[in-house]
Amino acid sequence: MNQLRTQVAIIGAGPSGLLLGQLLQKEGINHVILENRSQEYVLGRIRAGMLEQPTVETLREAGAGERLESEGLKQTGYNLLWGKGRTRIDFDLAGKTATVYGQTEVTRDLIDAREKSGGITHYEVKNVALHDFDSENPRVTYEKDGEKYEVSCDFIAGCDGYHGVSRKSVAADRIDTYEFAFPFGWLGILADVPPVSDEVVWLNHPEGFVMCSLRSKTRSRYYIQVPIDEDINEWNAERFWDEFKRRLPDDLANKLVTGPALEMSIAPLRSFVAEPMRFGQMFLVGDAAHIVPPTGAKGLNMAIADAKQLFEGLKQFYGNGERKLLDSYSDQALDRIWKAVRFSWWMTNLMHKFSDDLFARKLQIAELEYVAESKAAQTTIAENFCGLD
Ligand code: RFL
Repeated sequence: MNQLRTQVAIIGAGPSGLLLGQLLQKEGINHVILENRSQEYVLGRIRAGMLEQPTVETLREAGAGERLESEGLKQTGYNLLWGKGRTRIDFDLAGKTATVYGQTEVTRDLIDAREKSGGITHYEVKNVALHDFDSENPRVTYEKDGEKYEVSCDFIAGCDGYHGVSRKSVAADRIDTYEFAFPFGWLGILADVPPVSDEVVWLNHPEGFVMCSLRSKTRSRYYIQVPIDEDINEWNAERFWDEFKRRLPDDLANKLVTGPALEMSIAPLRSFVAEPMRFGQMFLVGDAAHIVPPTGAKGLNMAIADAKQLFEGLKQFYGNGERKLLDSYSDQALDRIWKAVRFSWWMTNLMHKFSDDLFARKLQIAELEYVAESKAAQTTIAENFCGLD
């Protein structure tokens, strides 16, 4: 067994692990990232694309904000459409902006910054296991290229996503989980075509939700609601474009440019929270502890917020030995997370078709009409969408 020593062992090189690594690197706190996939695979993942203002600021602080600054598209509002109605939610109501910039680009920038600063990431590690995280001397074991390794450390950051090993390492009687699965998913397409709108559009269509989103001025990300058991193999780009266009109002349908799919997939919509997020010297970060439906664009932003908060706790500890911020990590993070879970759940309920029940649809329309008429309601949405302080 090869023996290694570090201060913080980070499991997972997704956005939360990479960000935490970069912030620690800048602060001179010794750490290592262990990732079970290849760097190529990590760089190829296509997911979120809407960054809240604090997320942008944190990426800048980590030294990964330069390209985001020049290529990110500032958003000052987004649009809700239903039947014949529509309203624009002006982010000025919350005094904030949001930025369109793909998660793939965020990952690339963090990896580039890491390479420049000499931070160590071990990719394609196998059989990662967490040990003794209730003691002051936790350990992580793993295998790489047929060799066995043991890293002893002060802290473990479980940044390994929903399917990772960190949360699963906790005894069942020490962790509570809360889960809600929606009976539908989003069928998404990514294509190099100019977006139908330079602002995000959410449409409550009688046959199911539609979202017009963008990654740049030449790259669009569009979604339609499909049943949860829909088979992706039944879909190709042509069928997607037909169905998408059919659900769009004329003004947007007329602007639609179609093209080959760079990616098509179905994302399930569900909410999941694990409590607490700290177990002795081990902390859960990002998707390892919580999942939200993409309605609300919170997943990536929550992961970044957790990583930043944990970093502040570690910085305080290594600065003056205090554990105050580490001790409040879980409670503070969960407070933020439940608010995001609530907003994403509410938005999902407002914008999707749940059944053929016309009563339910009438209530959705009444609520949307109310939003269109009420500055207070629009402010509530703007505040939640742009991120609560
Ligand atoms: P990630 O990104 O899942 O990264 C976890 C990393 O850990 C690695 N890993 C392990 N490494 C070592 N040992 C193990 N045993 C390991 N098990 C796993 C994984 O390979 C991976 O590299 O978690 P993180 O860092 O917390 O980041 C979270 C975000 O990625 C996530 O919240 C968002 O992408 C969610 N999400 C969306 N969020 C939004 O805000 N807006 C969106 O539009 C949006 N669309 C999406 C999404 C997530 C999707 N997924 C997960 C299916 C669309 C999709 C399809």
